[in-house]
Amino acid sequence: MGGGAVVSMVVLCLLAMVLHSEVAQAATYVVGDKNGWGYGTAGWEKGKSFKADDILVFNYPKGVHNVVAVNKTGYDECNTIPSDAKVYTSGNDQIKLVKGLNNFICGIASHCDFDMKIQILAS
Ligand SMILES: *[C@@H]1O[C@H](CO)[C@@H](O)[C@H](O)[C@H]1NC(C)=O
Ligand SMILES: [Cu+2]
Repeated sequence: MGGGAVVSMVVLCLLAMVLHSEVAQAATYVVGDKNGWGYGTAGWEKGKSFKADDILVFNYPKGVHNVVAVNKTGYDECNTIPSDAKVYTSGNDQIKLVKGLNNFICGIASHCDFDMKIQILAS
């Protein structure tokens, strides 16, 4: 086998590794894109396909909003259910999706009623 063939094989192997790792790598999504996490964010998640371990980034003015990881009842009723739901308050929260249904609402005042909620089914 000539040197050129060996080099091509090495290149192909490296290429395969790079492609493979890209497929395996979790994606990162900025919730609401440039608008961030705010009133009317609901619906941003529609038409996207999320996977377990993908990261959601919630950007908002710290103290004005928060992010509460609620269950489906909490999402439907705009309540922070269950009572031990995890609450994020940094203004730049990075949350990893779990397989199945992931529900997030803003737990401050009645912001959730103004569509500050998202529901994602991660595969
Ligand atoms: C959500 O949590 C509450 C309180 O723990 C529970 O009663 C309710 O059944 C849960 N809803 C779902 C859909 O899991
Ligand atoms: Cu809010």
